[in-house]
Amino acid sequence: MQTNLKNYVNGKFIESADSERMENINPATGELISTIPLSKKEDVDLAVAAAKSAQKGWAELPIEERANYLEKIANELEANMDLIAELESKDTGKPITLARNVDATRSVANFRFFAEAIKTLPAESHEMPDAINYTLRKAIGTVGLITPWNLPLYLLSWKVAPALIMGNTVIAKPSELTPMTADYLAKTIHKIGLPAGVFNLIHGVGKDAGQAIVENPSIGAISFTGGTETGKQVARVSAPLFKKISLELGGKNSSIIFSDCDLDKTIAGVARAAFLNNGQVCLAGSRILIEDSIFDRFVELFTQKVSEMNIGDPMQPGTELGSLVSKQHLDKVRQYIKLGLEEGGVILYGGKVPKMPDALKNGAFIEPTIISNVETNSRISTEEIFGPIVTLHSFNDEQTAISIANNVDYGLAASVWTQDIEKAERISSKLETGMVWINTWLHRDLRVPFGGVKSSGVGREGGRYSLEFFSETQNICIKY
Ligand code: TXE
Repeated sequence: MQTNLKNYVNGKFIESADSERMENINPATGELISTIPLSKKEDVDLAVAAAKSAQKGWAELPIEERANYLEKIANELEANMDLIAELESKDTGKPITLARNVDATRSVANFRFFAEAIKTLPAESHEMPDAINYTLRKAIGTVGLITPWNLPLYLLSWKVAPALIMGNTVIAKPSELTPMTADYLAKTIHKIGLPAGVFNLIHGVGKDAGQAIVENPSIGAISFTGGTETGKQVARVSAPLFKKISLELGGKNSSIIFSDCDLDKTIAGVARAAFLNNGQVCLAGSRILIEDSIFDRFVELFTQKVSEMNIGDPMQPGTELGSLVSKQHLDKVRQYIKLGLEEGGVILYGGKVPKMPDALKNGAFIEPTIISNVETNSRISTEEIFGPIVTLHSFNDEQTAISIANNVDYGLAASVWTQDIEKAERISSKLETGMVWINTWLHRDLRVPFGGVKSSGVGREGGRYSLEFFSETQNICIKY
C-alpha cells in the first residue's frame, strides 16, 4: 500500500507549499511504497519560524523533563521495533533481521542513551586567586540535521536525541531515497506529545530542501552525514554564515590482517566488515590488506565464507544480503566492477547480478564481490564504492601495511587483526583515521568519539562530543 508522506511542521503534518511530489520505491521489488513532498525554501522557512518560536520554551524546561520526552520516544519506538524494521527493510532493501537487530535497536538506544548522558556531562569551573569562572553549556538555537539513506533512523536518531536534550529545536531532512522511518519518528514524536515546533521534518531532495536548510541564517549548526562531495558543499555554504558544522562523510577503510591472527575469527570479522548492509556503511572494511605468508590461505577461506552468504528476499529472516538502495546505485557499483577489471583486477568471487525469483527480478541485487591483483593506488582500491566490493592486497611488513592503509584521501576507520596486541597498538597509533578496531569491527560504545580525519569529515559525535557539538559554551567570571 502506498502512502503520501507529509512534512511535520509546528506539530502538524502538512503538504509542501507547491504540493510537488516524488516517488519512493522499494529497491528490492521495484514497487512504489510512498511519495514525499518536494519541499523548497518556503517550506524550510516555515519550519524554521516554528522551530525558532518553540526554542526558548524548550530550552527553559528542566533537563529532567527533556530527558523524559526522550525516554518516551525510546519506549514508543521500542514497542514498535518490528514495524520499524519492516519500514526500513522495504525502504532500503536491507534484510529485515539486520534492520531489526541494528537499525531499530540502535535507534531506541540512541534516545535512551542521550537521555542519560546529559546527566553525567561534567560542569567546568576554573578558580583564580581573586575570581571564579564557571562555564555554561547553552543550546545553539535551531539546528539542521541532514541524513543519508544507508542507516536512516539509526543516523537520524543519533543526531535528533543529543540536539533535543541540549535544548535545541530541530529541522531534520532525511534522504529522499529513504523517508519512511523519519516519517515514523515524526508520528512517534507527535504521539508522545513533544511540544509543537521542537521537532520539524522536511522531506525533499538535497539541492532544494537540503540546501535551503544549510543556507537558512537562523539555523545555527548543521550536522550532516553523507557523501564527501555534498559535505564540501555544506561546508562552503556554512562557512560565511559562521555555522557550527559536523560532517561525517565517506570512508575507504582498511582491514589489516597479520599472519598471527586467529584466522577463523578474523575471516568472520573481516567478512562482516566488508559486507554488512551490502558494504553501504561509511566504516566498511573494503580494502583488505593481508600479510603475504597467509595470503593464499586467507583468500581460500574468505572466498568460501563469502560464497556461503545468503542473497535473497530482504523480508525473509535468513537473508544476509538484500538489495542495494536503488537501481542507480547498482549502476554505480557495477561501473566500479568494470573499472576494477580495466585496472587489471581479477574477480575471485561474485561480480554479477544474481538470478532472483520473479518478485525480486526488478531489484537492485549484486553478488558480493572480491577483486584481487589491483594496485594499492588504483581507483577501485582508493575510491569509496559504498557497495559489496572488496579489493585484496598483500604486504610483507608493518611499515608497508601502514603506508598502504594511509595512502587514501579518506581517514575514517581501520581494523587490525593480530594476537600480538602490542603490535596492534603500535600500528593503530600510526594510522591516519579517526577510529581503529583491534580484532573486531563496528564494536560501538555510544560514549566514544565517532568521526574521521582527511576527506572523511570534520568533528566528532558520540557521547559528550555530541552534547558539546549541539551546544555553545558561555564562561562567566565572578570577581571576589
Ligand atoms: O549522498 P548525499 P548520496 C556516499 C556514498 C554514496 C555517495 C552519494 O559513496 O554513493 O555518498 O550518496 C542531502 N545541501 N555516502 O547521493 O547526496 C541528501 O538529500 C544539503 C556516504 O545519497 O551526500 C541526503 O539527505 N543537503 C554516507 C544527504 O544530503 C544535501 C552515506 C546525503 O546525500 C545536498 C550515504 C546539498 N547541496 C552516502 N545535496 C556515509 N558516510 O555514511 C544532497 N543533500
